[in-house]
Amino acid sequence: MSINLNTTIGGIALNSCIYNASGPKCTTKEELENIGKSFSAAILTKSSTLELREGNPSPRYYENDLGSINSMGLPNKGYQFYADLAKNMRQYNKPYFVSVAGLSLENNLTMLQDLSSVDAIDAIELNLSCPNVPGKPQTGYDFERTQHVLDKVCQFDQHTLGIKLPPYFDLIHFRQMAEIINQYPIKFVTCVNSIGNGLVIDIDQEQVVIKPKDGFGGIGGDYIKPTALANVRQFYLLLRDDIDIIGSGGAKTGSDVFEHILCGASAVQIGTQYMKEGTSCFERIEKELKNLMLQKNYTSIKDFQGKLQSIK
Ligand code: HRO
Repeated sequence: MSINLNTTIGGIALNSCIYNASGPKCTTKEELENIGKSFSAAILTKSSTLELREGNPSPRYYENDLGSINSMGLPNKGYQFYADLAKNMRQYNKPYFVSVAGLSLENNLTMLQDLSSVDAIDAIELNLSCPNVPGKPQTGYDFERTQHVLDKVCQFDQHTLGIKLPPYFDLIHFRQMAEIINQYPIKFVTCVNSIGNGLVIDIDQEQVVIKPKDGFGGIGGDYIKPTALANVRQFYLLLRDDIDIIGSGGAKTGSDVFEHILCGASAVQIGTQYMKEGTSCFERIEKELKNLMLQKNYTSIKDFQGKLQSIK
């Protein structure tokens, strides 16, 4: 039986539903080329700002068996670098997505406008949820602000636009955010960014494990899978049918990816596990997902996407 993992995101075709999350190992040219050569279905950049940033002081990333904590502080090469790389990325025959995380609305508008003239970029993932820049709250937790940002960024023609949201935890918040997003020509929503401002402790040292912000940082990996799945499910149910949901959070095996798709995801990003394992994770997870689909007699992700059942 032939199984294919083909999917589309905002009408863009991908030959598998698994690719890298913005953040880990997608900042430099070499890292992005490595993703290009791998089984990742797309190439997604580190969130970019108007100017190059060094980010927060180290240690700023830590992982254990359950996941990761980071307070990178948006280290990136500046959006022009990712625009200039776009043509070069064409050789890998997969979509090239640029993540944008301006430090102000004005910066976001400048970047989106400039990037709209770069043909070799397939889509923009606008990050409304970075938890780690001191003094800059996560836009996605401020509903009025989010509405204002979307009003402005949707005012001009541009690439396929998606947004990356922080995790929500209350049913009213899912509904309020969905109501806002449904008013705009957003093509995909990525759920979720890291759970912001968690704390991981080294008990021997009786100390925090990362330096910035006294140890507080974004949590990823196994710790956050149930939260990520809940967000994928809620937004799948609440958003317009033409908005694709991209799952991100705690996916490290084929069965994790299966769960995200069952909740409604059209594709699934790998973050913490890609950081731990490197680019070989994409081929391994793809194989595991295909094996699971074979056991279940599924030939395409459409056979089970969104079909999570309740208990009657
Ligand atoms: O660079 C970071 O500190 C960072 C960003 Cl931008 C983000 O969106 N999510 C995260 O966990 N870290």
